[in-house]
Amino acid sequence: MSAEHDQGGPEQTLTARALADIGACADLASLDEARVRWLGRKGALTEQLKSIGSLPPSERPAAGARINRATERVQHAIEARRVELERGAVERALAEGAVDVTLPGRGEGTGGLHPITQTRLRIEQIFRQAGFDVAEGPEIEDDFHNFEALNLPPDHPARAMHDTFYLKGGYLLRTHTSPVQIRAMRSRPPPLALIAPGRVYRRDSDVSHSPMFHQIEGLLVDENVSFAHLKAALHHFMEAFFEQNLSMRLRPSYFPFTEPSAEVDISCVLCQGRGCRVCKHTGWLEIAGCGMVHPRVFEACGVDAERFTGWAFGAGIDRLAMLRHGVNDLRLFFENDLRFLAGFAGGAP
Ligand code: 2NM
Repeated sequence: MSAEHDQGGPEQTLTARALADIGACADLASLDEARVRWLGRKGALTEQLKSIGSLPPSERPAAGARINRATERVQHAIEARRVELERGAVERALAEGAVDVTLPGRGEGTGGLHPITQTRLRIEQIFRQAGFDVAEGPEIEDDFHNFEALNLPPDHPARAMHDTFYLKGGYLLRTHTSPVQIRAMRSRPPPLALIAPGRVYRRDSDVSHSPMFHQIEGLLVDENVSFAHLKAALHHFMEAFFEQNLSMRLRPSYFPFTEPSAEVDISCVLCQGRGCRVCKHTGWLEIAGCGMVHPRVFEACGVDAERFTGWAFGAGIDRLAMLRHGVNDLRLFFENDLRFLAGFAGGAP
């Protein structure tokens, strides 16, 4: 037998009890309590060490050595148990958060272009094919480009139609995209063929009006440009946009910036002119306004009105989108409810 086992003492049973106690600790908190119980200032093994003084001097060195060995064994046992418990905690956390990589994925919803954007791109494509440029301009405009140059002097009653949002410093939110055409005419000489799509703003909000909406305007300026050409160009656009043969008619109207002016009607694209709720049983849809550019507009833009003529038109992109997609409430386009938008997700212009 080894010397260690020869010299049994009370600390041997203490050690056995301590090891059993440590082994039974189920978590780190109770392990720490056990450490205090056995090795703390008032711990059982510490008390043993303190009691050495009551032994006869000849026995003290051996007793001290035994108790120190016992203390060391208990310390090692606590450390080993701590490592065990910590590893167990990590393994449990990993098991709880485990990802089964063999499960089928939930799938990512594919995004898509907003239906208004799809409609705008479709319009741009049709006019680009006919040789038109696509022009853009600022949404914050000044009085000159939005009104004055369009033959709408400050006191003109037609300004009331526009319900303008005014900003500080004489600026305003453009009420139509016509200022884009004004800027184009002032910056380069005819011939000009362009469309100006974009956001416009009017103080107007109800079931069929939004304070921000989208407009497309077109302009063609050259020598010998006629009203007949305007009608043909618009008819071609409407048939290309709605992908169907349709009738078109012009009704006399008034805009300060064109003379003569007309409202553009097309046969209803939903009932082919037979009459339905959308065309209010008339068989016709009001779809645009148009006319021959007023000489005073040319004057404000430095275009020679003796040599050049031009046509222009304006239409609502939102309304074109509603008719093409059978959407009956304008507000759906602006609420951006994903359940609505998802229906257009894969849509090409
Ligand atoms: C419309 C109707 C008729 C128009 C006129 C011009 C410009 F700048 F050339 F004078 N741009 N757009 C126009 C003409 C717009 O919207 C209903």
